[in-house]
Amino acid sequence: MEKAKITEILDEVGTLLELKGENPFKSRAFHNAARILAGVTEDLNELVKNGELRSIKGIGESTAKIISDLVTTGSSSDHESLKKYFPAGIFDVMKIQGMGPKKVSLVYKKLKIASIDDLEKAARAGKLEKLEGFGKKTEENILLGIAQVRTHASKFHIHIAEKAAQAILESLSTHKGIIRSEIAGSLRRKKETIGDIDIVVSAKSKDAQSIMKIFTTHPNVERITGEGETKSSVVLNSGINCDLRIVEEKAFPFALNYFTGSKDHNVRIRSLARENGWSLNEYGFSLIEPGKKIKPLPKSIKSEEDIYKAVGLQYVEPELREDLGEIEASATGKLPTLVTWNDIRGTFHCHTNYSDGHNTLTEMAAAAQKLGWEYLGIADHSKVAAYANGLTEDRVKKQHKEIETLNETFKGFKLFKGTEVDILPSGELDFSDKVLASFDYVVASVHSSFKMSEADMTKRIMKALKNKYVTMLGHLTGRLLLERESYPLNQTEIINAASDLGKIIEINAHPMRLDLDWRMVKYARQKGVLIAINPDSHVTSGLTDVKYGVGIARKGWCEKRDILNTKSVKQVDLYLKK
Ligand code: DGT
Ligand code: CA
Ligand code: CA
Ligand code: ZN
Repeated sequence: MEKAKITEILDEVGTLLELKGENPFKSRAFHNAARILAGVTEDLNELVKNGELRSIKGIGESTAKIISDLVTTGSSSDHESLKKYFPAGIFDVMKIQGMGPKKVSLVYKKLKIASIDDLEKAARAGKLEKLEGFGKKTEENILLGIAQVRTHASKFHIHIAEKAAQAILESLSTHKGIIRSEIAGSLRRKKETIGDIDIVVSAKSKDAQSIMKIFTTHPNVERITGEGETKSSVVLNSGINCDLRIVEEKAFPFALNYFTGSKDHNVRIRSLARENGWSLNEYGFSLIEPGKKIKPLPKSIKSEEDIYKAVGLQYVEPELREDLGEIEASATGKLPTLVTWNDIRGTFHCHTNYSDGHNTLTEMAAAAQKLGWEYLGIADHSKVAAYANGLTEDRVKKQHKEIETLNETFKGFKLFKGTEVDILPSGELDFSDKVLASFDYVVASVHSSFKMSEADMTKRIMKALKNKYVTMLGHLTGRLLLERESYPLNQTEIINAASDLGKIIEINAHPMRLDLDWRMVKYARQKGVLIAINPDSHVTSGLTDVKYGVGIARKGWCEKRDILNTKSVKQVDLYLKK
């Protein structure tokens, strides 16, 4: 069974326990285990076989049992018996804002509501307001929540969220009363997809109202879902929700830290504060029991750095805040120095109008130079990719001539001759070794026959990886975020092989892909695999997508030296020749 499916079931078990009204500790243990498992990169079958599941921190006895049942038999009796209590539609009902486990289980028990349609009918008929804990207002909010879930899938691609957030920030910045403003939440943590946008602003309280006004009357606002002095929420015309919080300047670092999350990271920071006898929330530190202080409260906190320092930690970059080892690394001074956009000196895997790109070689090169880059790698499609106007051997030759001519005209800039060669279903490549040898580098990618078994797909890619002309693997899993899952694939095995063979794996930085997933990037890095950040751009404006790839590299704990793109043109040249 796929790991993604197993984490889904663990989450489902956690939710079912909540619905049943079991001890919250118990349900949380399953949600935690799901998150931890998602970050586990070792082969699950191996872990189960060797009885090593329990050695993973956060995997307890009951979660380990479910995982090993799922891995070995494909189903879990614990999960199955829990499912008997509630119909499957109940999970949809849980997606409605305001419908927490208590309310969901109440409407099911009293009104047999087990789908969004049932819930809507009951709300429209005024049946909900009569239930304990509900009221007219709750009922209205539930109807709004239903409309929201219907019109918009609940997650968004990062470039959509980023653009929407920037537009709001820009308008806010016209207000002179704003002291500091920052994007928080998953967008600041550079998650691969974003639920909603969180913005935190500091200002004097006399300015709060007029700042809120700019926000709620912004031309991109479609609907206001909540309006208050310190917090408002809106739905933007791109479909994404946006929350704005306004706090006083002295609370800003705390609010920014709290609303950046992740929730799990916050929980850890709070418990460190508690060890000092302090409680921590979005407004500041305070003494848990005044009079019985363990450690005096820190005097002046001006930044997030100060907060981390106060609880004995080195500053943790937002991308790392997922409670996946960053607290431990920070406590022992072992956090990596993350790669930044400024370290990037060029990129690989770009398309031109030779295949399915819009721009010419000249235009792509000019766009790269404008970004201050020293080089650009062109990797158009290979001949089997008819849908993408893939290059035949003759056209490859023609492109190489043009690149050579162009390279003579450049100063301090170079185009590299690459190809994105298709990995055929057999694992053979779409060009002969002789043709492959004529390129500076070779990106090998799967673009067809996705419906293979995990074993076959892994074998297919493994075979391609072993070809001595292959420099790197392109978009390893083939996923399209919010659209298409990865094809079945043993990523760990491939990363291990890339490590042994000294091959590069790309982070495809296209916001629809972000493939490798950051959790696997972390594993690849541990294995010493060099990473290339590639925009897979088909147009000059696509080159800056590399920044999303940098976000993913940072989420995967990568330093400058882990990334091919941070090398100088000379170093890249040398690297590719060997
Ligand atoms: P998203 O919007 O689903 O992509 O993910 P986030 O992380 O932006 O989540 P969101 O918008 O619900 O909340 C923003 C942050 O606020 C979250 O990362 C941590 C913090 N936060 C929200 N609710 C809670 C909570 O119940 N407990 C704690 N400790 N933190 C919370
Ligand atoms: Ca959010
Ligand atoms: Ca939010
Ligand atoms: Zn491709």
